[in-house]
Amino acid sequence: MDQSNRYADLSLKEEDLIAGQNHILVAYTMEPAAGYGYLEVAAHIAAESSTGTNVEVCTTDDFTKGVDAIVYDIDEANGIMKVAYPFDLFDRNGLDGKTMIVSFLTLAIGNNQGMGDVKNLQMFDFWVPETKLHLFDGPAVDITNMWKMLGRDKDNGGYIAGTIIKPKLGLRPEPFADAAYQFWLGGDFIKNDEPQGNQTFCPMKKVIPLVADAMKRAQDETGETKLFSANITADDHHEMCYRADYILETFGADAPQVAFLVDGYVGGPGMITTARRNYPSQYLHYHRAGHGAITSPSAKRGYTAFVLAKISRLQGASGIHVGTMGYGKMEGDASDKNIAYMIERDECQGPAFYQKWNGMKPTTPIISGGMNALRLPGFFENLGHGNVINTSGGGSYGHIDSPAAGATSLRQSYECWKSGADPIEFAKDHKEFARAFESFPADADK
Ligand code: CAP
Ligand code: MG
Repeated sequence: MDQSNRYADLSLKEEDLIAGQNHILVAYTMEPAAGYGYLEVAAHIAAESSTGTNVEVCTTDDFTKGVDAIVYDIDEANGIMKVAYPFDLFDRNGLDGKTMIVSFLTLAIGNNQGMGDVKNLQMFDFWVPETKLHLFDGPAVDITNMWKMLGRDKDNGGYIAGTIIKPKLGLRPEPFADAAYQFWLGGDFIKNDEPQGNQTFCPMKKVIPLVADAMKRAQDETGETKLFSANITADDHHEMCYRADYILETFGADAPQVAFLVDGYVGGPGMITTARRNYPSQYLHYHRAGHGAITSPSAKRGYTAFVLAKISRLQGASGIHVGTMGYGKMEGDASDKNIAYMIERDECQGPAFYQKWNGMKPTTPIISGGMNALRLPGFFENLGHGNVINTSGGGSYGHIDSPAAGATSLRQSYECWKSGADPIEFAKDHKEFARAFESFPADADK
């Protein structure tokens, strides 16, 4: 049955919906299955994503119709549709009345992903009314807390040179902690790689005390504060908190320097919220492994990496991976800087909507995936600043001299870009940066 009348109203104006502050607006790319009309399918999507199904049901009353999602704009030529979701559709916590992101996803990117009359449907932007932002957690801790610990300028503390312990798996506790120590001699921040947790060959209770000790030794030796992002991802809430508590207890006085890494895409949004709410003093590091299955530019379902990052800020991620914008090994291109801008600024134009964040703390863009000292200057140039956390695994442990030299080469690379120096000239009196040219010859002409 064609529900275009009930679930579509193309006379609604976006500016009025924005002024009303009562809807979340969502922009999708959409392609109907063969034989179906664009508006007809768009309205069916709005029905399935809110109050309806494929037919009118007799139990619907007037109140129900007041919370219908409505298609208010279609651009059939470009395959774009926009839907206004009444805010009241979204489930709220019993404890504090906060809006559940899981509920937003269940509706806005739920059943509509498997409908027979929809060929493709991908969310590429959404807008949250400014007056509703307080109903989301938002970040509790942000990059300014890290800058403070590192003794940097509190508003503009610059580049944080990081790594990921490599190899990804297969290090036992002693070599693992040694790899951490070696990097910290030159750099600031280390994260667990996304699958590192409590493997039988590297149990958390053996490796974490060794990493805490490595941090102390590196701090003593360099006189600098060091940061560690520990993976607390687990299948259940209790295990996650058990791991987190154990890590904090082990780092003791250095616990503020510990961030918590959560594999939030594979683990699900509830895992991010669990970490955000139970550990509001820790920097919350959102690792998005697996997201490419739906966010890849070639994927036509799910949502984009931009949407994932925007959701992460609402949820309270202190930082999220945003790719390398074409400069590293993962998919992406220069225009992905919009993802970084949306999560770090107080207001920003997205692909469809202008979002004001109303003072919600920023989420740091975490730059990772095939990066090294030679690839960074181009990256910074494209982004326009270096106030990011960068983790270079191969770029540190692949440096021919040592992980510390790799770390130093990253810091030098930032200095090179910041001072506007020519990399070849700069390399003449910066040894570690110079040796990056020999370490990563394939990137020497970047
Ligand atoms: C990078 C990394 C990160 C990716 C994730 C890896 O290692 O540790 O997980 O950056 O991708 O396992 O590939 P290298 P993204 O520095 O050695 O490449 O940041 O795009 O989510
Ligand atoms: Mg990794």
